[in-house]
Amino acid sequence: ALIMKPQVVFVLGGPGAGKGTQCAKIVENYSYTHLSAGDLLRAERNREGSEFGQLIDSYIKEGNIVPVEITIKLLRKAMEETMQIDEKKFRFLIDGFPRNEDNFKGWTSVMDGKADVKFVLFFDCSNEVCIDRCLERGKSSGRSDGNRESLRKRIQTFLQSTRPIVSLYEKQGKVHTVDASRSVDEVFADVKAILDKEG
Ligand code: UP5
Ligand code: MG
Repeated sequence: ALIMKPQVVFVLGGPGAGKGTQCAKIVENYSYTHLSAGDLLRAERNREGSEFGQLIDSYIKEGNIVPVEITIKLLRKAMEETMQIDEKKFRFLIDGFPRNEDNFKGWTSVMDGKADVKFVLFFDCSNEVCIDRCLERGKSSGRSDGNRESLRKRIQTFLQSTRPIVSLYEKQGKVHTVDASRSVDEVFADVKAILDKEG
C-alpha cells in the first residue's frame, strides 16, 4: 500500500495557553491525531528501563528544552505506529514542538522530505493568563513543573526560545494566531474557522 507522507500542524503557545485542550477538541471534530511532545517525554521519563528518564526529568523540572534527538525519536515512533495501525491516519497535530532553535534545526534536518509542515497554530495569551491557568491546574495535575519556580522558568524559556521560532514561521507566512485568552469555546470557534479553510 502507498504510505502517505505525514501532514503536520505544529501547535505552539505558552505554558497553559490551552494547546492540549484545543487539540483534544480538534481530534473530536477533524481527522487528526494529537501528539503532545510534552506527554511523550513524560511517558518516556516514566518508562521503566528508559536510558533518558533522568535527563528528561531534570530538563522538565527546570523548564528547559530536552535535546531534539530524544524528542524527534519519540515523535517519529508515535507517527509511524499510528500510520501502521491505520494508513489513513497521516494527519498530525504536534503539540508543544518545535520550542527552540535546536528543535527547529533538528526537525528540518531529520524530517525534511519525510513530513510536510502545513502550518502553525499559535495560541496567544498573556503571561498572567498562562500562569493563572497552570497554577490552577497544578493543584490537581501532579506535574513536577506546576510550581511557581518551574513555571517562572517555563515562561522565560517560552519568551526567549519558543517565541522566536513562532516569528520565524510567521516570516514564512505559515502561522495562524488565535487569541487564547478567551473561553475554551470561543477559542475553538476560531480554530474551527482556520481548519475549515486550511482543510
Ligand atoms: N484551560 C485551557 N484552556 C482554557 C481556556 N480557554 N479558558 C480557561 N481555562 C483554560 O490547559 C492548561 C490549563 O488551563 C488546564 O487546566 C485547562 O483546563 C485550562 P492545557 O490545555 O493543558 O494547556 P497547554 O498549553 O497544553 O499547557 P501545558 O502546561 O501542557 O504547556 P507546556 O507547553 O508548558 O507543557 P508541555 O507539556 O508542552 O511541556 C512541558 C515541558 O516538557 C517543557 O517545559 C519542556 O521542559 C519539555 N518539552 C521539551 O523539552 N520539548 C518538547 O518538544 C516539548 C516539551
Ligand atoms: Mg499541554
